[in-house]
Amino acid sequence: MKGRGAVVNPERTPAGKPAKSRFGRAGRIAVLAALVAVTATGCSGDEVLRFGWPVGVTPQALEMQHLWTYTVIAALAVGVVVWALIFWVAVFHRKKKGVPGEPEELPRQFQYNVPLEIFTVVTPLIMVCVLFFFTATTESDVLDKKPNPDVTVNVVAFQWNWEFDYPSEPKTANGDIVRTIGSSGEIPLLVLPTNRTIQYNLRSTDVIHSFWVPEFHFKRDVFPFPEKNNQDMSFQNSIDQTGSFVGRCAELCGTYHSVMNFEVRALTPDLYAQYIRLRGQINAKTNQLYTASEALTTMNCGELCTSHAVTTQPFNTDRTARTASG
Ligand SMILES: [Cu+2]
Repeated sequence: MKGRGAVVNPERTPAGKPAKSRFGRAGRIAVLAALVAVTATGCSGDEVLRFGWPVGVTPQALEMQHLWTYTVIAALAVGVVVWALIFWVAVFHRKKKGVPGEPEELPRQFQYNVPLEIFTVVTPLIMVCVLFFFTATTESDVLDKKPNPDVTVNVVAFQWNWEFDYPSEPKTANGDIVRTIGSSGEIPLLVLPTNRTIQYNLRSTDVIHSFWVPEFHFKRDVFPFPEKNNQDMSFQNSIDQTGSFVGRCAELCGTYHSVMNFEVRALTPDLYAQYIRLRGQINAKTNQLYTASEALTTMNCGELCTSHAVTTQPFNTDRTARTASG
């Protein structure tokens, strides 16, 4: 039979105190856990430096990403200093045991230390000024408008869909402007060229909507009578890459607000020119102007020329077909 005294804990000294090796092992485990956390997440250097900022497709989005990255780095630098100070105070300036019978002595007080107080007021002020400067310059770049954009689109929002007009492009065979109107059965495609300055003029025919393309990292309310409401109804950007990007209404505008979607289809300038040319012509099969989906089908350029939206889909507007949400 084993006696109690026969069990020996190798990690404990005879006095019962944890041995130094325990801290060494804890340290190794902490370093290992940190290494696993960094390597197992599969984050690339670019991803880490984005600090959660989503990937955009415009130079304006990239500029906002840079502002975000540098702001987080600056905040982390300040955080490291603050954490170090907290750690230093907590470890090296703990309350000391007083001598029994004598009144407790307060630690050294700093409330009338003028240089320290100036430092604690001026430093945050400088930080706020620097943040304000970079935020204001980024904002002014993002909202900057060139006098002669390459393409202009009039975006008309209505309950509950979108209309996209191309006033800067040649007129159609019918003498009208190229126009795409969404319906409950078809998500409207806003076809645009890459690497061109595009101006968006926003206008609503009823309530306030909001034009939002998440990948643009840009959202602007769409007002009825923007002039009377003293609203800046236009903005510009350019798109860096081809692709399909979902667009949404981001202002609660009524019953079918949630399905008031569209899709930006960014094509190369050559394909875009071909698209606009087709949209101006009469389709021999229908004896009508080419619709957006007919033009894209005719162009047949692969995935980019898919005739319908690929990022979102139409919604059944029949109220009786709907079920209560759970
Ligand atoms: Cu809306």
